[in-house]
Amino acid sequence: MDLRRYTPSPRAVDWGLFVAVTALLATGVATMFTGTPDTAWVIDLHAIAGVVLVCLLPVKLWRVRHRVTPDRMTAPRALSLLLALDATAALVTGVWWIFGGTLDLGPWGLFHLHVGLGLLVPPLLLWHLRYRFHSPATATRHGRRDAIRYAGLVTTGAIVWRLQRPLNDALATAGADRRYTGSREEGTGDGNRFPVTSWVADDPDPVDASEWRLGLTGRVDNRKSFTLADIPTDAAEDAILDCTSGWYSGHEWQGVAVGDLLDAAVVDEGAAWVQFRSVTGYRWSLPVDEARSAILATHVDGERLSHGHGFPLRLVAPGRRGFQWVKWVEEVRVTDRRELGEWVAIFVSGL
Ligand SMILES: Nc1nc2c(c(=O)[nH]1)N[C@H]1C(S)=C(S)[C@@H](COP(=O)(O)O)O[C@H]1N2
Ligand SMILES: [Mo]
Repeated sequence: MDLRRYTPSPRAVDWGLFVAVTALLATGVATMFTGTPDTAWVIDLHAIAGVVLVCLLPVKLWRVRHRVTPDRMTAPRALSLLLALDATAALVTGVWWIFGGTLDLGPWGLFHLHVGLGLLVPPLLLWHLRYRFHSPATATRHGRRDAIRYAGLVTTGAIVWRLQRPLNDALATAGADRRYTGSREEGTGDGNRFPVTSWVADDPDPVDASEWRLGLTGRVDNRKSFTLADIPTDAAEDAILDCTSGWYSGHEWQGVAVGDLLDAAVVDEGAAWVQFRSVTGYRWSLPVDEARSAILATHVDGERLSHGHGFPLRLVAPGRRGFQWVKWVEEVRVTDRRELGEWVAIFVSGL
């Protein structure tokens, strides 16, 4: 079999690599926000683009193999080599994750490594293109043939991705129980015994319940302040906490419906967002209608929340990814506009 019959022309391979990396970056970042099954296609696209990259990368490396020898090494070529290694490592860690791999890197694991290596590819690629960019003028010469070959490649990607699930099941790998988000199950239904995940420096001292108050502030008629004993715990909901670092955990959360709090405070006409603020400065907003159906939880599977999981109060936002489930909440603030600073706060709070 002559593989060249199936490979796009050299210029089209270069463009294909560029498009695949762009698609992988966009879908990779977007997976951080997929929390409901209707967004599962984002992960599908990420995987299909990954398979396309697996097919194209060897073609490219084979073509340039004579250039990258030690005696002909230049700075731009060293950079190209670094790019090739990083892209390969990102692909390997991604596939390894899918088939149940684990890696202990202290506070981090295999999934973090995959994300880190993946995020490094686009800047390296842009830098590489500064040296090696060619005009796409000649790309049209084989346009039709290349288009057919790319259609074939994307179809191959979709089929390979479709087959990994039965293969994982047949091999009974640890990758078999992945949720559509890619996360693996940990500690479901077992109270506080699931992973504690906090961002960078968000590591407060345990909250003193006798001093702690929950404030209801912003665009409301009656500002309120609750002690822990004041907070009703008559709302309960089963919901999955799905962290973007690769694990999920399903629990029955118990606490107060945010809608009940908002009704007690009477929300102003025109208020659109509800922001949940942690004692650490970590904060996140939900649209007011969605916030109404969220819970501020005091208990998980009948146990009082532990400090690590956000005692005395944490947000439970079904369908949202874990980083939006603010822990150690001390303020619920109703606003007209979403505060852009919260995007920064989730990375730097506690520093
Ligand atoms: N205040 C605060 N809330 C936070 C975080 C944090 O670092 N600080 N981490 C978030 C992330 S990334 C996740 S996945 C969940 C994890 O909750 P857990 O530690 O109870 O498992 O909490 C979220 N809420
Ligand atoms: Mo997370």
